[in-house]
Amino acid sequence: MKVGLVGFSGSGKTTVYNALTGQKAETGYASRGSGKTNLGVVKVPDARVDALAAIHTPKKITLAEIHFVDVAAPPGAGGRSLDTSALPAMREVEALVQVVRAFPSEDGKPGEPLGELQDLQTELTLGDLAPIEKRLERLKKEKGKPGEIELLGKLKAHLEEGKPLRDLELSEQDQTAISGYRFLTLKPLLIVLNVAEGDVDKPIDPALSAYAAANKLSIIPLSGKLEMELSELSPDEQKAFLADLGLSDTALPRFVRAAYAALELISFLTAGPDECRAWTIRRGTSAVRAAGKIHSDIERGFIRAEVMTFDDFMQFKSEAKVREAGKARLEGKEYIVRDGDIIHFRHNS
Ligand SMILES: Nc1nc2c(ncn2[C@@H]2O[C@H](COP(=O)(O)OP(=O)(O)OP(=O)(O)O)[C@@H](O)[C@H]2O)c(=O)[nH]1
Ligand SMILES: [Mg+2]
Repeated sequence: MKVGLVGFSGSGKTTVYNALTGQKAETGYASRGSGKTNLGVVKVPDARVDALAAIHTPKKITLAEIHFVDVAAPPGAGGRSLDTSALPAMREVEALVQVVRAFPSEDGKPGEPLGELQDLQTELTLGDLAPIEKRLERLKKEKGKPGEIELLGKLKAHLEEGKPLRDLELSEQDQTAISGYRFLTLKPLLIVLNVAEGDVDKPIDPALSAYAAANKLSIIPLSGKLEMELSELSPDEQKAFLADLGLSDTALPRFVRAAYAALELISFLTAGPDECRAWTIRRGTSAVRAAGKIHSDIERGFIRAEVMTFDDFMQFKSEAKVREAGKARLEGKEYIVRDGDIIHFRHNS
């Protein structure tokens, strides 16, 4: 699962990225416009994996991972705009986290979070309109697929109203037809409100909350700089530092969990004496596609998935007993995997 940190220059993407990954990528003016993309991995805390491991005592415990990409966008011409060279990197990721600046900039400008949200929305909308218009132009000369012009026209009209494609009801068939475009406004989006160190506990500006609610976006307030500093400390030092600030916890575990939910991610589990492990998939993923997360051979040779819920397993504390109680199911390729399913894939490969 690849998630892109996006937003305007100086919003704190690299700072948040460092906090998340524990890396030390360069931040601030020195790094500005470098066009350097940072890529790092974050483990998703999951108490269920620990619970499974306590029973199976496996050789190895593996948590789900989110790959974060810090998309270093060279600032576009004229203030708060994006250079279009940033768009291909954004298309590559499966979900977007927009970092917005709510702290005073290095040169003392106050944050304008609502403006940044609206402006990025505009940039992403334009980024989606461009390939649609190009394709429609070509379809004047060449024959497309049946219904293609109508579908693209529908998307275009929606975008021209300033609305993201993720708000549009699309049939499964339409979704497949347009998947090659990797539309930006179709990707799940989570907002990180990057606040000044002293503002972590302040309520979110009502105008901003109203915008987020109207656009069905979740906002996580945190201070990137504070989190980055915390991530450089030992656990004991972290506790002391947090206590000094009157805070109980770092925002990162909360952020990773919220990212998971907002980005419509869930985990399925595999468990046994060798390894207990959580795997990340999008909500709505079929069993055969989930198998492909583990190995393409298992996807290709998929026969059945044996599924039990985490809760049933924890009740009996043994897979054999879950089976005896008739609570293990055999599911086919099209079964939609649920969060917390423990799965054994049967395959011929
Ligand atoms: N006060 C304060 N400053 C912050 C915070 N987060 C980031 N900054 C500062 O804001 C400046 C810009 O942060 P970066 O992380 O480099 O921003 P960016 O979005 O990666 O910028 P580009 O790489 O140019 O796109 C740096 O000087 C950071 O130290 C914060 O939470 N509070
Ligand atoms: Mg940066």
